[in-house]
Formats: sequence, structure tokens, C-alpha cells
Amino acid sequence: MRFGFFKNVANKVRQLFTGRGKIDEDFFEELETLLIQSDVNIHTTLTILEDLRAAVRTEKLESSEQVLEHLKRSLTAILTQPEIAQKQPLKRGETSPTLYLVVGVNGVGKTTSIAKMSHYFSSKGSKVLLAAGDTFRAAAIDQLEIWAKRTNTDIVKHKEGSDPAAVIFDAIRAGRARGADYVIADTAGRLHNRAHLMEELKKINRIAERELGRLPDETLLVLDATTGQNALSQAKQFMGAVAVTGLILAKLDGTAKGGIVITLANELKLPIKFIGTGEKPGDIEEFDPRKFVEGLFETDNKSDTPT
Ligand SMILES: Nc1nc2c(ncn2[C@@H]2O[C@H](COP(=O)(O)OP(=O)(O)O)[C@@H](O)[C@H]2O)c(=O)[nH]1
Ligand SMILES: [Mg+2]
Repeated sequence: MRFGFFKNVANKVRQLFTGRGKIDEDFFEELETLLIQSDVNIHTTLTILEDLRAAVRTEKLESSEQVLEHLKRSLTAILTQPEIAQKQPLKRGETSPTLYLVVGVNGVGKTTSIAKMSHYFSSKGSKVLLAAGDTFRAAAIDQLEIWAKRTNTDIVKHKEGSDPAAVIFDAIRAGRARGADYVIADTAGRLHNRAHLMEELKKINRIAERELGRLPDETLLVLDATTGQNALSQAKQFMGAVAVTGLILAKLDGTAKGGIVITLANELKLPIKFIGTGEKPGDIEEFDPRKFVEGLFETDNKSDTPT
């Protein structure tokens, strides 16, 4: 992936000591602008710059490499802070099937992400069953079914308008009967009707507790990386209605920025579990904070190398 805007940050630092040659207030101001242009929100940008200012004072950073290394450490620290790190590994259920609920508004890439996760786990030898829990629109059920066929995955579906909790109930039972390792459930993301959404998800949670003896192992919120700061406000709205345990950041290939990753971590204290990097089933990666930060600062040469 290429994050052109973030490279401006790196380049600014690299030019620092070849050009003007000192770290002054102008440098911090330019860095602030560049970070904000890269989708790092103001609050997070100020935190990063405060940290850099302190390091310049106390550690006497003297080369652009030292400044870059400090920035990398600082961003990595945001992504791996204890509150996030403890929730970072994908949770597996103590008994099969592991149940993942996937939530998010229409259009963010929810169905595609479910299909990709299914492909990801299948390719590692696990058996996956999909649950068409977005019963609100017939199109949502159809779309998941198309993906299920394409990725050769079992699916449990009811007809449009039926009770999503009943779909999850059947999916858990079917998953157990067929020896599925994972049940991945789609849900309706009707933010305009938060009370209803909450009721629906509470009911799903009750069914999970009764059938599996525990809550869903993950409740994953899908966000669209190309929507910048809107993704943050969408997440806050969702988190007011649902106990989200992690994020899936779709369409990261569609943005030249990348700072949204830092913003979401700093503001929500939630781990990004997966990133979506395209429209094909294989275009998904488990999120690796250190690898991501390295990628932000890679020189053009290196970023051209496929990873
Ligand atoms: N480039 C790109 N497109 C994506 C990605 N994930 C989803 N999309 C596209 O985004 C659109 C909406 O996706 P969909 O899964 O239907 O969203 P949903 O309404 O949330 O279920 C579709 O055209 C997808 O192909 C991604 O990671 N990269
Ligand atoms: Mg969908």
C-alpha cells in the first residue's frame, strides 16, 4: 500500500537536516499540517507533536533518522498501548464454533469483509459458516449468499424480515452439527434506529449465551477508511449502542492517507483486527501495528515492492 500523504511527513523530516538544518517552531507547524492532511485528527496530532517536542528537548535528537525513529516509536506506542494490545489478538471461543458478529452501516464494506474473513480462515484450514443476520433487506441476504457460493462456504439464511436472533440460533446449531470452527454473522446496521439495533443485538447476545455459554467472541465494527474523520464519528455512534471489541478497516487501498488508523486507535482505544486492501476475497490482512507504521515511512523504492 502507498500512503502518499504520510510520505510527505517522512520527507519533511528527511529534508530537515539537509535543508534548513534545525528543529524550530516552523518545522513543528509544517509537521502539524502534514499530519492533519494525512487524516490524523487534531487531538492526536497535538499529542504526537508534544511527544516529539519533549524528545527533542530531553533526548537531543540531532539527525532526521533519529526524528523519524522517534515518530515511528510514538505512532507504534499509540497502536500498541496496553488497552489496545490486550484486545489485539482475535479471540477464539473455548468451544467451537467461535462466533463473530460483524456490525457497520451499509456501504462500508461489511459483506465483502465477512466474505474475505471467511476466505482467510478457510485458507488456513478452518471451517467457516456464514449467518445472514441482516434480514432487513433481501439484497443483503442475496449478496452474502453470492459471496458464500463464490468462496465455497456454508451459509444459514432465513427470509427477509425474519428475526436475526433466530438466524444466529440456527447458525450456531448448524455450525456445531457440521463441525464449523467459525460462525461469522452479518447484522443490520441501522444507525438511525439505535434503540432497535440495540434490542436486536441484545437478543443475539442472549441467544449466544444460551447456545454457546458465552457472548459472541468478537463484535467487529467495519469502517470505511476512505471516509476519513467520518469513520471516527460513525464508530463513536456505534459504540454507544453496541459493545464493539475490535475494528475492521475496509478500503485502506482506496486512500493515500493512512492516518485514520492512528486516529481510530488513539480516540477509540480499540484494536484494528483486519484491514481490507481490495475487492477480491484474498484482499485482507490481519492488522500488524509495527508493519503498518514501517509502511507509512517507507521510501518510494521500498513501497513499490509488493508485500
Ligand atoms: N477497494 C476496496 N473496495 C472495497 C473493499 N471492501 C469493500 N469494498 C467495496 O465497497 C463496496 C461496498 O461493499 P459491501 O461489502 O457491499 O458493503 P456493505 O454494504 O457494508 O455490506 C463494494 O463495491 C465493495 O467491492 C476494500 O477493502 N477495498
Ligand atoms: Mg452488506
